[in-house]
Order: sequence, then C-alpha cells, then structure tokens
Amino acid sequence: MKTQIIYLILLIFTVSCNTTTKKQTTTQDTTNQAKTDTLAVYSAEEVKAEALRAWKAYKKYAWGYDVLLPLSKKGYNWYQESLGISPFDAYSTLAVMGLAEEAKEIEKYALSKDWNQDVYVQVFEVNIRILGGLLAIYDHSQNPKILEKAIDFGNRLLPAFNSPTGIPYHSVNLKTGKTSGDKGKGKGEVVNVAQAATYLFEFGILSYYAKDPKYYQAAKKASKAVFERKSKIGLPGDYINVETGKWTNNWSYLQAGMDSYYEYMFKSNFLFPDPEIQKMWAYSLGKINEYYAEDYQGKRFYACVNMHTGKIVKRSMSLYDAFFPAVQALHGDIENAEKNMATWDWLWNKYELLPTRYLYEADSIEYANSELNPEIIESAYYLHEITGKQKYLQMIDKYWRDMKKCCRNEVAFHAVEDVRTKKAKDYLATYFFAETLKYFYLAAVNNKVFDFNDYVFNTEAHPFKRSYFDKEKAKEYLGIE
Ligand code: DMJ
Repeated sequence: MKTQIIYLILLIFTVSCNTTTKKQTTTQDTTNQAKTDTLAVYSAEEVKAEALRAWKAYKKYAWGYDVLLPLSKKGYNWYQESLGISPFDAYSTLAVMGLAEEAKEIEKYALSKDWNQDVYVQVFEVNIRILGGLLAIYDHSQNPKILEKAIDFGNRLLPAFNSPTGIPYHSVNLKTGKTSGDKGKGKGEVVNVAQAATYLFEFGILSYYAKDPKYYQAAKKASKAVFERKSKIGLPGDYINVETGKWTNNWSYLQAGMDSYYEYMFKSNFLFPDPEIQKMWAYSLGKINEYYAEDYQGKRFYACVNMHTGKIVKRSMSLYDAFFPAVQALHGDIENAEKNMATWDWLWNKYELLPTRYLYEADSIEYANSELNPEIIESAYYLHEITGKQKYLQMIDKYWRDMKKCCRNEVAFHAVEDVRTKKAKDYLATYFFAETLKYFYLAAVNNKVFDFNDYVFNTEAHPFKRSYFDKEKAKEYLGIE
C-alpha cells in the first residue's frame, strides 16, 4: 500500500501536477464523512435494486444477444452473429455491487464463449467492452481459464494492427483475421482517433498478465503514430488513413471520436508508467488548454478547432466530452475540472438529460437523442471523491432522479429520442450496465466497500486494482524502457 501511495505521488508529479496527491489523500476522509452525513440523497441500495431489475430483464428477454430492447422486450445484435456483449459489460458492476451469483453466472458464460466466429467486429468497441470486460472478470475472479479467453480474444484483434502505420483498421474478422470497414464493408482504412488509439490500457493489462509485450507494444505504436502526426501547432486531426498516415479531416476536439485517445494517454500511466506516454500526455494537455478551452458567456467550453490554425470551427459540445472533468480532476487541475463540470450541470438542468450534441453559440440542439450515457455522472463522481464537496453528490442525486423519471420503464431503462419531448427509444446500451449504473452506485456507497484511490477505470468503467500491477514487472512484461 505504501509503495502504491509513493508511486502515485511520483506519477502525478511527473505528469506535472503538484497538488493532486495531497488532495486525494486528504479528501478521502472528507468524502467518507460527506457520505455518512448525507441523508437526503438516493441510496446505493436503490441503484443496486434497479441494476438487478434491469439485468433480470436482459436475461429474460435478451439473453445471448448483444443488447436488450426494453420497449419491445427482445434482444438485438450489433452484427449478423451475436457476441453477447451486455454480460461482459455487466460483470464488473454486478461484482462491485456484491451480486456474486449473477457475476458467477457471467463468468461461466464467458468460459462457454468460442471466439472463433466468422464476424467482422469494430476493434475499438470490442476492445473496451469485451476485452476490458474479460480482463475485469479475470481481475476479480483470478480464474486462469478466463485469462486464456482474454488472451485468445486479444490475439484475434492483433491482425487489425498490421497496417503500414501500426494504427488498426476499423474492423477485423475474429476467425480469419481479415480487416475491413464497418460490418465487413470496405477496407476500413479511415478511422477516427479514438478508434486508432484507445488500446494502451487493455493491451497493457493483457501484456502484463500474458507476460508478453506484443500487445502493449502494438497499442503504443498506434498511439505514437497518431501523436507524431500532430500539426505544426501540436494538434492531432480527427480522422486518419491507417495506410498512408495522412489526416483525412482536420478538426480537433475532445468529443466522441477523439475522447478516449486523450483519456488513455493519461490513465494507462496509473497502471503502467511509461515516460514516453507521460510526455505525450503532458504535451497534449497543454494543447487542449491552449486551443480547445474557451470561456464563452461566463461559462467554460471546449470547442472544435482547426488542427493547423487552432481557430474555432464549431462551438459545440457532445455529451461524451463530459468525461473530461474527471480526467482534469484526477490530474489535479481542480479549478478547470470544476469550471467544466459546472457547464455540464447547467446543460443538464436545461433539458433534464443531456442531448447528444448541443451548439452553445447558437443555443440550439444538434442531436436531441440521449442514450443513458455515463460521462456526466462519472465526472461528478470523481469530483465528489477528489474534492469531497457535497454539491457533486447532490448533482448525481438529481441525475439519478431525472434518469429514473425519464428513462425507466416496467422492465428496465431506455434511451430517449429527444430530450425535449422525452419520447422513449427502444434501446438499452451495454455501457448502461458497465458505466452508468456503476458510477451511480459507487458515488453513493460507503468508501469502505469501494476505495476510489485503489482503482483505475478503463473507458468503459471496468475497474482495475492498482496494487495488482507491480511497476518493475510491468516494465519487463510490457517492454517499457
Ligand atoms: C462508452 O462506450 C465509452 O466510455 C466510450 O469511450 C465512449 N462513450 C461510451 C458511453 O457514452
């Protein structure tokens, strides 16, 4: 434990913050206090009961399918064959909630899976959900047969990285290793930056457990390939050709399509400190603050800019970029995290849910749907843990009540077509199990049940215990110099 704390202090200092560690350790006590003092908010038990209800609905109506359609009460698959994604995303949440029987059932299901499926899968999506999910099952259960499944699955993703740049193609066939675009169509040579470089975390864990650097090295090559192609002013574009290494679009932002590229450059260092990646993160954070951040009409926003000029091309925010206050807070930049969070909370209050994309200059909605996404809850949870301020728990309480009011039906929860009308949409995304329910639960549960400082989450909220990963062994197993 002592080693962990010393490591955390060193890491955060290296990445350029000089106050985080102090805040994290001192606020832990405040947070415990805040949680016991809180009587007026929703309870962890309530979230657990809702999670169990939704999970039972998935099992009753959609078992074996990727997702539950909660209005028509049936299952739906992403591809022509099912990958059975929901259970992989649900496991770590059910386990954290202490629902051991349900978690065990998923572990058995994972063991029954044969990944030799003739289906083209999107590398990014299955990495964060299935590989991340399998690794979380292994982390929790320590069942070596689960690790074999994870290694098998990881091996089936690796052929996607055999491109001239090392950036993965969009999709790969799990059986043949052939690459393609979405659902087997086209070449898949153009990907967004999140699809290009969101692998350091899961591939790092896989390398660690398999004692084989090839996974982490493939992920690192992809992240470096994106970073090294930054413009003269230091910004990446948003779409890139994996064969030529040329940008196919020159916008730069924090929104979906770029979000987890940044997230993993930061978070992977908590498990596997890598000086090269740390430098990339410190540089990138500087550019985010320099070019994306703007104070507009008294609020903090992060705009879309041109990667070559830094000029703003669109004043918009997508609900996915609400992950960033969590990153800022974990980095120790509390001031910017709080300003950013305040803007998200303002937008939530305007509509009672977040629209998928909002244009803040025009004060209008671009995409009105809302899909039970977790990011705003994630950020409020981090801020509550790190600052100990009660107002963040109260925000989460409001999000919980609104989501229940607008998205709960007789079997589970559903998305909405339009945040203005709240018209129900027949879809329950797999990340609702992995992320949304987990953050709601963790924000309300006593810190003795789950200590925030002991864990780091992948972008799909699968938690990994920091102390399981020995930093010296990590250098060897991941090939970090
Ligand atoms: C999740 O699948 C992941 O967090 C991903 O990185 C982007 N956002 C969705 C949920 O909104």
